[in-house]
Amino acid sequence: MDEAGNDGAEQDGSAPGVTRRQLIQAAGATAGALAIGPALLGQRAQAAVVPSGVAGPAGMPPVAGGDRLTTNQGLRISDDQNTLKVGARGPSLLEDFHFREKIMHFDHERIPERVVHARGAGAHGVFRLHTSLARYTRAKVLTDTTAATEVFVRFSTVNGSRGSADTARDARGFATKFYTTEGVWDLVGNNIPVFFIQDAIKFPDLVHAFKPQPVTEIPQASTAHDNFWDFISLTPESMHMIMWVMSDRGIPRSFRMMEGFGVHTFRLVNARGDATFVKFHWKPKLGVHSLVWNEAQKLAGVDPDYHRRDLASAIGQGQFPEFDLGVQLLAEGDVNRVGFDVLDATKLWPEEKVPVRLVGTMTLNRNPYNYFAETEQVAFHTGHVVPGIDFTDDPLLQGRLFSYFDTQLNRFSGPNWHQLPINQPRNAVNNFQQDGFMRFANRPSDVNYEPNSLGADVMESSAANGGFVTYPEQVDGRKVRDRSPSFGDHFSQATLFFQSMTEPEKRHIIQALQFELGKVRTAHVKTRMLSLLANIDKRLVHEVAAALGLPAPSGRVNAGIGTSPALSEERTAKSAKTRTVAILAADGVDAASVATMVARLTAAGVGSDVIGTHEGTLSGARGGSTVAPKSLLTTESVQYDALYLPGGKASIAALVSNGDALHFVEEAYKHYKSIAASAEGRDLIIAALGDVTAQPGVVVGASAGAITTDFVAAIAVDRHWSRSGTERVSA
Ligand code: HDE
Repeated sequence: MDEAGNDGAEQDGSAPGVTRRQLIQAAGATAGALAIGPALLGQRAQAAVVPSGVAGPAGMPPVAGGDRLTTNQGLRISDDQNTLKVGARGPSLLEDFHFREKIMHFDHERIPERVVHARGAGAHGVFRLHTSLARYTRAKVLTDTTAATEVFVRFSTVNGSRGSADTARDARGFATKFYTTEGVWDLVGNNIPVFFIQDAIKFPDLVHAFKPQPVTEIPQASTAHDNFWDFISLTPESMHMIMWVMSDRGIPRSFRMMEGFGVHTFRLVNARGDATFVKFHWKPKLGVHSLVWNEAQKLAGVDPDYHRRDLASAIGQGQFPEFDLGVQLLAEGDVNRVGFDVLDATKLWPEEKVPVRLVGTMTLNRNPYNYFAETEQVAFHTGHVVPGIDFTDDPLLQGRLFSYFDTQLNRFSGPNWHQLPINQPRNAVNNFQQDGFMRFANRPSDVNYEPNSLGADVMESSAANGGFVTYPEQVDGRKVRDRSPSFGDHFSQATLFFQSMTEPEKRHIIQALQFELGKVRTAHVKTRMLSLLANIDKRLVHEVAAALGLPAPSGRVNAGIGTSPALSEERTAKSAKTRTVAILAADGVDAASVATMVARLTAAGVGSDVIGTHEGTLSGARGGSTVAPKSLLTTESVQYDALYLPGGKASIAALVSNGDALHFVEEAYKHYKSIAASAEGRDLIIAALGDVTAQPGVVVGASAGAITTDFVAAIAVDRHWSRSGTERVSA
């Protein structure tokens, strides 16, 4: 009802052409439901990925309130279904300002996507420091253990366009905006601690090479093509990064289960002005976990939004992702101790040599209220630092310091993106910059310059008063285009990484290279790549060469490099928490077993979905019933971490003769996932795979109650790599 007491029927009746009432009826809504709100909004709420945990930014409602459509000028709209015409079948009129406003706005909805890291997902959270770094830095965010610093994180893939699949093999961006009391600090990192190149001038070439080839714009979000490997094979400094991207780190299970790294060496500067080199780390509390390649490829089709859905639904369900912030610290005088150049971004500091000290925890606890307003419009810049955090001469970092301003100018068509709510510092901004595209606010004063004596008394701040003072590094030398010989060892840390992997992890790197180079058509690119791999590891080059049907060249491997166990993700935390189990069922299922299993899993922090041969109520074996919110028509095993097969004669008989169910079980087995079965559920395993019930990660028993403890323990292990027979499964 509006204030005049009309319920909308009058407008509908008087509007020419198709009326709202007809539209609603055509859409199947109840005839009386003229208020679009309750009926359609109810449906929308059900379909939402993110059920809760979403709120607009303070003071900025997502849309103006109220139940009346208006134009952008606030004018109430009487008909949003038809353009203004001369007669119902006649031409449209230029006068139709409402149509023109609406279409003009729609035509301009897109802004340029990020040239790299276009595909991303974001979340709000809070960072709490527990250990002060006051000895090393004066940054309040790293010294004040009482502060709760607001953060926004954007995770991303690097290569693919905005609409590409989440599970592509790639590095992942891990960019954090800290809204500190001293201004915004952006830690714009990746889930891999090193980078492909040492000097920023090569970045455009690198990106051109890994993006789709320019003539056909193929392939999307994949490095498995000639251009990439051609460039890489001519860029030996990329070998360490290549090991990481080809490893399981390139196909994370979840944004919640990846590490983050600042990559470059930064400087911390304390109150006395003393500097210490620092590397930043994020360590996920859930440990580091990955997909398997076959699964990642299938997920790209089955659920291209797999990672962003996972992040949004975990936060929506209150399972807040947590990451510990760690620092590696190195006194300036100790740089010669580590055996490589700390300014070289293709090198990491082995944790066994320079330990990671955990100093605080970030909790991601709120989903964005709107993707575009926050996740798309957030603008990071490596140059956003606070007093006490400073740069080094790493030539990659120096290039980034230019690039991020420039890229934001392109994306936002002007310099005022810092005024968007997602980018605004939470402390006051005070300077004489003004005007430009989309300026929200200017100073309320005639004095717009400094120094001035006519008005605003705005002063500079010394370091003691919180001013940012650049670390007075001593620099001298000749102007040259050159690279330091200390950047010259491109293979030792690639060897270190490969050697530090567990056996399954090594196998995955080899298989990834076999796949990627197998997609390369140019013979000399493959042979050149093999000649580089030969300097990393003998087995690696032999097995890759064998798959390509090429001879393995010999190379020079650094024999004394040893291992760094901390590099293996297999050795990080294991937990069943926040994983999801698929429960396959049909009519006649043992509903009591399902109930027991769901309750025990829930108690262990594990989610579950009953997946039926049809959606809705499934009748139970001995009375009772189970509700299946999903069915085999819409669901695949790649979307789940583990599988439970409850008993019930009729249910299992139906599933044994259902190809989708058999495929579900086969695929879960092939992907090394935990599979549990109670009573007749065992028969489904045997029908799909033969008797694999004694294999690792397969838990069978007479009842649900008897297997839940072992099943939860198996889920925590995650992948059961020692399982045999997976290669025979054709799923
Ligand atoms: Fe970036 N990078 N980058 N990068 N980068 C961008 O900035 C650039 C590099 C990283 O979620 C762009 O806003 C250059 C390393 C992340 O919004 C652009 C060089 C690392 C994100 C840019 C690098 C990163 C970006 C594109 C070589 C890991 C996404 C859009 C010198 C430490 C942030 C944008 C987000 C985004 C330039 C190398 C991480 C063009 C020139 C190394 C996480 O400015």
